[in-house]
Amino acid sequence: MFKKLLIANRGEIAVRIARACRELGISPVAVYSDADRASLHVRVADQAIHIGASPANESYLVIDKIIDAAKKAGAEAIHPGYGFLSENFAFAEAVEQSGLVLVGPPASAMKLMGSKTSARQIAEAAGAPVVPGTVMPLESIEHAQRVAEEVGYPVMLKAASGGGGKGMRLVRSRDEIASAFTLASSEAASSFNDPSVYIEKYIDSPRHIEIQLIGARFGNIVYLGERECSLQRRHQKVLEECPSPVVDSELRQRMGEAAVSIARAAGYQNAGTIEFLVDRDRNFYFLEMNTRLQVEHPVTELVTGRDLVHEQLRVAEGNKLSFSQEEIVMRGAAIECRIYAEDSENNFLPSPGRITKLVTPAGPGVRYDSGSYQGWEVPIHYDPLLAKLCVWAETREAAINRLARVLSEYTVEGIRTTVPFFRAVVRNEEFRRGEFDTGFIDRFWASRLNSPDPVGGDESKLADIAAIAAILHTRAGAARQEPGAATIESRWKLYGRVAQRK
Ligand code: MV4
Repeated sequence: MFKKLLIANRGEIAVRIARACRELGISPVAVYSDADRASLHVRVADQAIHIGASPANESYLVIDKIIDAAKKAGAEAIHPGYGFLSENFAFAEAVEQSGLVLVGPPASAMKLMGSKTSARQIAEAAGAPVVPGTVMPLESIEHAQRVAEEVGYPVMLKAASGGGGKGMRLVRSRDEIASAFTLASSEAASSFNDPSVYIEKYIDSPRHIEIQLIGARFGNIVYLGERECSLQRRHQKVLEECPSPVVDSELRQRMGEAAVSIARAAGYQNAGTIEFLVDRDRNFYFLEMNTRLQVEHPVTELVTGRDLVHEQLRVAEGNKLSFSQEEIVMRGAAIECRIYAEDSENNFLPSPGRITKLVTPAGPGVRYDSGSYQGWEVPIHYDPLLAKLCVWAETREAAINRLARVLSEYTVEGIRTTVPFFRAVVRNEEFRRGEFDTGFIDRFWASRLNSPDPVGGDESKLADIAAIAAILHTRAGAARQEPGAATIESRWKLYGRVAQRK
């Protein structure tokens, strides 16, 4: 076992990783920026190393600072968590070259799956179903027109170096394709330093369902069921479940085996996720791979009883997996709510500030992964995820009822959060029946918030607007580096990707 591990992250995931280290007798070392001096991840570590100013590109995204910190601490391994440097190829290579161990995939596999077109080629070669379209970047407007005719409109143009919804364009008809191609390509060039664009057939009202897997050396790869991630707001996941209400054991096995073939073809090791789109007829299509531990991994852990971070650490040390495919049994249902410091009653506006009161939920079937505590001030520099509130129960219905109970116990004062949003979701009939697709949240929340006008004239609204202006002003420095990704998780991903191309 490693004796010491550096956690190259912050917030709830750094706390999560430190907990796994503690359980395995590994000493966790934290890193922190100016804004994180008093953060929880620093308090739970054995040692903490200051790595720079508050903006992530002066601290958590600086490869040399992370590697120097690991060496200074005498750590043998680095866990990158999610976001930040977790999917940055240059970082993976630098760690490999420094003689330290990355708790992550081989740099080569990260690179292969980081490009959407190369990931599609691998999936196709592995015999997995991919969304019809090109596996190579489009060469010209004429090429785009030809492929679009072949697969049939509507189609989507996507950036080869994009992901997570950024740089996508829906093209409904022949007359739109030329201008859409030119625009998508120049957008991709400015956002990702790579103008490559490819084409996919548009899948209407899909579900987003992903397979969790973990791989060790020599192609020893096991899948741990699926997660239902269709509940997203503007490409940002808000609530995830395991299992999916529409996946039965037969479909799970087919998706799982396809996912394992893809990972094996990429030479993948480490925890990873294969994302699929699932259409109304329950056909599934490979979308992309996430080569990291994901935010929503706890729902899989609750249903399979396996600890993905323990397992990541074991395989990073060169061991084989501690379980076989046949030993993976799914039991009951788990749901995760992402609790953000955002005001769900006011268009999810950021709500940083001091948490003056915090009453955290507990009781049977509750898991609460948090990077915050009462008295802590939520920094404005990073992703505003405060905590992940997860429940487990024998059935999906019991899990929803438990979630309603847990949300009623949860109290956060001093800042606004997304808790009121989840209280509404658990009451929604379509959600309770499991009948939803990726468009559900935007429809549901729009219909609920048809009034009042979010930019009304009353004084509290004006105060909110002033607060937001102040936040945006402070964030402007970081925002300039940022290609404007739709989701926070993918914003982090993009920081890393763009950094590695520059
Ligand atoms: C699609 C699609 C429909 N057809 N691709 C959005 C995020 C990115 N990872 C892929 N996305 C989509 N790709 C084809 N060919 C619809 C979406 C999509 C979506 C996917 C998953 C979760 C939420 C979504 C919301 C809107 C659109």
